[in-house]
Amino acid sequence: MSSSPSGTNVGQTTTWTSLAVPANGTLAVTVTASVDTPVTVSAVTNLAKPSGTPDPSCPSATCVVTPTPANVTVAKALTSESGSQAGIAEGGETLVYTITLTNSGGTAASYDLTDTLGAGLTYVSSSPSGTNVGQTTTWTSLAVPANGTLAVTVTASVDTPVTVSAVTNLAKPSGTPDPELPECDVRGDADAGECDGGQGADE
Ligand SMILES: [Ca+2]
Repeated sequence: MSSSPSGTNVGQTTTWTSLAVPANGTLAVTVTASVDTPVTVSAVTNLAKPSGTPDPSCPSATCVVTPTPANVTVAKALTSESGSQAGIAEGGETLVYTITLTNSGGTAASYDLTDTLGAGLTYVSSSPSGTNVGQTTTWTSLAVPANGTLAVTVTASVDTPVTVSAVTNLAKPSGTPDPELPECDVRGDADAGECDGGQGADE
């Protein structure tokens, strides 16, 4: 960080004493700062005030608030199952997966999402309604609010009889490679691993 005219900087605070402001005139003071990377906040602020006075409200003429770009992360969980065995994919039961899109940025996101059901699952419905073709459902331009979340659900039925050791459901940004399994969206009747606090998969 730097300033002009040069002030005294300690951490996040810079102070100037006895700045000469001409009669009926102005004095410009500049402060240069870098934005941390990665950005972990939804906005950055910079406030200026007379030394020794309370902080001004933000945003205001003396406090500049600058939002950060949209930054969406995807999390997925099995949130409902109609069968009797929790954490086990039973033939014929209905599973509901909830995909949570979290935007840590200060700018609303328009997000394209793809969800793919693995073998042993058949698509039933989604909310908000996506475009389903076979095992894949896509959504375009999902609105994820600034510094907020959007929940998307996918409902699938487990084939009967079950012919696989585990069923999987993965969600990712459209157009990106598949994430590595196991993700925490893996459910099956295998006994290896732990995912979603339940039974894991063999992959
Ligand atoms: Ca079950």
